[in-house]
Amino acid sequence: TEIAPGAVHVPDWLDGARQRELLAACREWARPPAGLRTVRTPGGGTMTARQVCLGQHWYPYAYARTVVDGDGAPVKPFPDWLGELGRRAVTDALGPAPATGAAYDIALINFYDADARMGMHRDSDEKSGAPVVSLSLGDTCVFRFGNTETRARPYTDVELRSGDLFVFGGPSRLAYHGVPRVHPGTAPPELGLTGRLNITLRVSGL
Ligand code: MD5
Ligand code: FE
Repeated sequence: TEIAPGAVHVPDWLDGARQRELLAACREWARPPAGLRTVRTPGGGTMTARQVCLGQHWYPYAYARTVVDGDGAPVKPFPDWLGELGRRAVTDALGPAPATGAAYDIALINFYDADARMGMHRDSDEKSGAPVVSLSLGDTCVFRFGNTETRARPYTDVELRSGDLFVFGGPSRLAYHGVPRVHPGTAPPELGLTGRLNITLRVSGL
């Protein structure tokens, strides 16, 4: 379903077996060194979703190769299989596009418990305009897809469920977006996950 030009939601893109594989990988990545951390914003706040990164670490508002405010360890590598998954996601959602040469090289993985939220923001730290690939696991959330001008309305609320793919390309790449709520206890029981996990794949352009 195209929510806006370049913003495509593909429900149920990952089957149960793929969801379990991806969750197992996320649990490994979340372990120290350079594991799951609480992100501190420049204004002195803390994000309620905790995060782990592969390839490079995201700091508001930049990327780095080590976790400076964590344990100082080098960030874990971005595996080739994840890059292939990203390319397949873009082709499935947007159709075949001319190869740009830039490969997916960063993953940001957000862990949401029942109370976690993400405020409206834009992802503008990547130097590449390549589409962002988003994969959801676990609890259903309300994802708020906004506009490129302001954090406020107009926006569209979409429910994202375990296994869903969302690709943000073209004019939707720099739209404001957020996660105003998670619905606790809605994860598929066989997945064995309490809470929600979101994996984004990005091209740094660095
Ligand atoms: C999430 N994560 O559900 C979302 C999914 C983040 C973040 O917002 O920054 O980690 S990714 C949603 C996204 C990414 C890039 C562009 C747009 C949406 N967009 O233009 O709407 O944890
Ligand atoms: Fe974002």
